[in-house]
Amino acid sequence: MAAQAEIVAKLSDNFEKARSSGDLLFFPSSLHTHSENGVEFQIRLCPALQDKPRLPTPDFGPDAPPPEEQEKKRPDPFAPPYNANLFLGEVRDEAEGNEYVILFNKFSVVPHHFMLVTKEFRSQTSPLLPADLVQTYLFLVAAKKAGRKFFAFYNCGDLSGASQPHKHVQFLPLDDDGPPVERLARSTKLDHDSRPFSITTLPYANHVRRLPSSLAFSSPDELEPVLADAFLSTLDLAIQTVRHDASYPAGAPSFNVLLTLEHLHVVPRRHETHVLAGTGEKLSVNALGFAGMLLVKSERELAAVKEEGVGNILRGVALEGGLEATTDAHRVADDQLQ
Ligand code: B4P
Repeated sequence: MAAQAEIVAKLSDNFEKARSSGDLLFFPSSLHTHSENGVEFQIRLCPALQDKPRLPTPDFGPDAPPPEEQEKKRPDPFAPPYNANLFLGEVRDEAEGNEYVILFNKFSVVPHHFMLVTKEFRSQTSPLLPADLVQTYLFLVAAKKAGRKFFAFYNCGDLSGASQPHKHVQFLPLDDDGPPVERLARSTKLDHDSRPFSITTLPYANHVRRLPSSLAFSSPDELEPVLADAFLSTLDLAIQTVRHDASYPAGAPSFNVLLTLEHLHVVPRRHETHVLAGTGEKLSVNALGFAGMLLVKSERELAAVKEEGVGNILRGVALEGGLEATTDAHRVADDQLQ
């Protein structure tokens, strides 16, 4: 059995073991749906997370010391020695030789939440490499073959909601055909499946590529060019979107990535947090927000999010997706692809 399939097969047993050992902390939550403009957003209420210690966002600014130096100053939870109960295994990309460690998320809100972590330290500000994309996709395929559904997400840069500077892609299980934004991507009619598109009903800039339906049956060698092209074309558009914003901070742009078996989404980010009008408090938004899944830590926050509207909040931490700018950017990308 391939390493990915072996890891997926033991998720259930190992999760229970890690949880009962006390090495994995599980925070119970309740799920609330909130409809806006035809989108069924999910808001997860998890009051227990209020007790979780908050890590400062790593400093990725232009004058900041390199991530490697900051890394030396505080312990890296993704560096060896690994906690035996959180460690699920290792995978290696045969084409590139890149090595990865698979770890459970220590602070789990959804059971079986796990991560693909680079074995050597790599910065969370760096874009996904073809090997990262291939290994991520292979986990989604392995889960499907085991009768389970997962999707992957990556928070890249200091405005993306990331709290750990060591490169990691995260995986969350799905009970239904979600996440909510993926449903929108799936229902978008396209003239050319191989061209980037935007989900125009969403009030923020988003760049999406549909993946070929046969991709799940491809070898790693066949996966690589398809995933790399999907990522580079959407990232290129995200960078063009950022360039249209004259006040965007200097330095490498922040963005969130979502990967399902069917689509790759890139959302450029302008702010890490949104100040809720109803509470005056900051709400941190990561890639899951752009999957249509927000996390709140109190009933007060939940009420404030519903009152303000999920779309407004997401628009507040992302960039404007004006039709003109989007269409122009996509035209440029189309030209480049031809
Ligand atoms: P990051 O990319 O750096 O940040 P994040 O997912 O936004 O989580 P954050 O740490 O900011 O926590 P938050 O309060 O927003 O990911 C780092 C990951 O490493 C996190 O998953 C973290 O828990 C994990 N981690 C940290 N130390 C670790 C260690 N020693 N060993 C192993 N793993 C470690 O959110 C709290 C939790 O809720 C996070 O797990 C987050 O992923 C999850 N969450 C957020 N929104 C959610 C939603 N809508 N639905 C379900 N879960 C959600």
